[in-house]
Amino acid sequence: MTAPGTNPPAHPPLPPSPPSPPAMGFGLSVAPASQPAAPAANGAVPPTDPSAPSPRPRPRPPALAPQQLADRLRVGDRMALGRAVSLVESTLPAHRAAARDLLRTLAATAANGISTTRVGITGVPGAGKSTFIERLGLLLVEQGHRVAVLAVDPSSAVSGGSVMGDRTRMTQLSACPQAFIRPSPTAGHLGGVARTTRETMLLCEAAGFDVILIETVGVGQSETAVADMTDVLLALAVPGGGDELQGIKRGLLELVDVIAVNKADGVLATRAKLAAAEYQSALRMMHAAAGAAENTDTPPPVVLTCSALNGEHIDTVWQAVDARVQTARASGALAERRRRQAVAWLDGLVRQGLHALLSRSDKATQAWDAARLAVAEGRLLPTEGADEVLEALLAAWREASPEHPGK
Ligand SMILES: Nc1nc2c(ncn2[C@@H]2O[C@H](COP(=O)(O)OP(=O)(O)OP(=O)(O)O)[C@@H](O)[C@H]2O)c(=O)[nH]1
Ligand SMILES: [Mg+2]
Repeated sequence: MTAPGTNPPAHPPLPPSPPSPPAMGFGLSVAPASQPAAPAANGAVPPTDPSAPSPRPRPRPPALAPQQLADRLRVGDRMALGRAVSLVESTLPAHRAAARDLLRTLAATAANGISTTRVGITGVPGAGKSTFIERLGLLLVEQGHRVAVLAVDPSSAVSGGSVMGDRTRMTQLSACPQAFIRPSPTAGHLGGVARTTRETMLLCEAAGFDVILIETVGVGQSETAVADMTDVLLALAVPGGGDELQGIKRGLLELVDVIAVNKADGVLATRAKLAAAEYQSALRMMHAAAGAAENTDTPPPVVLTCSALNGEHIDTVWQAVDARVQTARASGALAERRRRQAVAWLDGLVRQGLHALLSRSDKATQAWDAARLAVAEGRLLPTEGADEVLEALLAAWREASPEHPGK
C-alpha cells in the first residue's frame, strides 16, 4: 500500500477498532468497525488514500446534541446529514437510541413531507439503473430539485459490495452539490437494509432533498420492500431475445407504475421498441383482468423506451413517473399510500422486534423448537404450542426488562 521510499502513515486509515459508542452526543467520531467512513461534503464516502500524509491522528469532531444535529440537518448541512445517516445505520444500542431521538425531533417539526417524491427504481442486474439514475439525477438538479439516491440491496452481503458500490456510473451526480448519494449499508439482511433506507430517506427529506431515488436489484423481496417505501415504482427492462415477459416477474407487474425499456440505442433500438410493444399489450390484458376482478380504476402501467447511455427519453420517463405522483397527490391517494406504508413499517418493526427478542432468549427458542417438534409429531396442537412459545417469550421479556438487569 505504501509507495517505496515513503514513510508509512503514522496512523493507518480505518483501523479495525472495536465498536465503542460515543460518550455523549452524536459525534460518531469513534465509528463501529462495521460503519462506513464519515461521508464527504457531498455525502459520498471518501476513498481512503494510503498515500495521503496523515502525520497526526485526526481530532475527533465535536459531539453534537440531538437538537444541534437536527438544526444543522434542517438547513441542509451535508456533514450533519452524513453523520445522521451513519447514526441510523449503526446497530449499536446507544446509536439506535440517539437515532430515534433525532428522527423524533425532526418529525416534530417536519414540513409537509408529502411534497417530496419518492421513486423506486428496479431492474435486473445490468439493466442500466445506475446509468439511468445518473442521467435522471442531473436532469432533476437542472430543474432545480435536490436529489438523494439511496439503495435497498439485500445481496450486498453476498456480493461484498453495495448496489451502487462502484459509483463509476454516477461520477457527475456524486460531484454535484444538489445531490446526495448513499450506497446501501453493508448489512445483508433485507429487513435491516430496508429499515436504514427508510430512516435515511426521512433524514434526506428533512435536509431538503425533495426527490428521493431508491435503486434496487430485481431479486427476492427487494422490489416489494422498495414499493412499500416509495410513491411510485419504475422498472427498467432490457431488450431481450424475444420472450420479453420472462424478464419481468408477475409480482412486479402488480407493483410497477412505469416500465422503461432501456438500451434503446444502436443495434438494440428496434428490439427495445418491440419489447415495449409486447409489454404494453400484455400489461393491458393483465390490467383489464385484474381491474375487472378487483373493480379498481388505477391506470395501467405506462411503457416507454429510453437510452440511459445516450441520455435519450430520460425526460419522457420522468414525466410519466411524475404524472403518476401528481395525480395521486391531487386525489389524496398519495397521502393514503404513505399512511398505509407507515403502519406497515410499524407492523414490520414490531414483528422483527418480537422475533429478535425470541431469538435472543435460549429458553424461548428452545420452547419454540420443542413446540415445532411436538406439533409435527401430532403431540401438541399448534394453538397450544403457540401459547407455550409466547409464554416463554413473555418470560424472556421480563428477564430483559430494566427491573431485571441481569439480562
Ligand atoms: N447500450 C446501452 N448500454 C447501457 C445503457 N444503460 C446502461 N448501459 C450499460 O449497461 C451496463 C450496466 O449498467 P449499470 O448502470 O451499472 O446497470 P445497473 O442496473 O445499475 O447494474 P447493477 O447495479 O449491477 O444491478 C454498463 O456497461 C452500462 O454502460 C443504455 O442505455 N444503452
Ligand atoms: Mg447499479
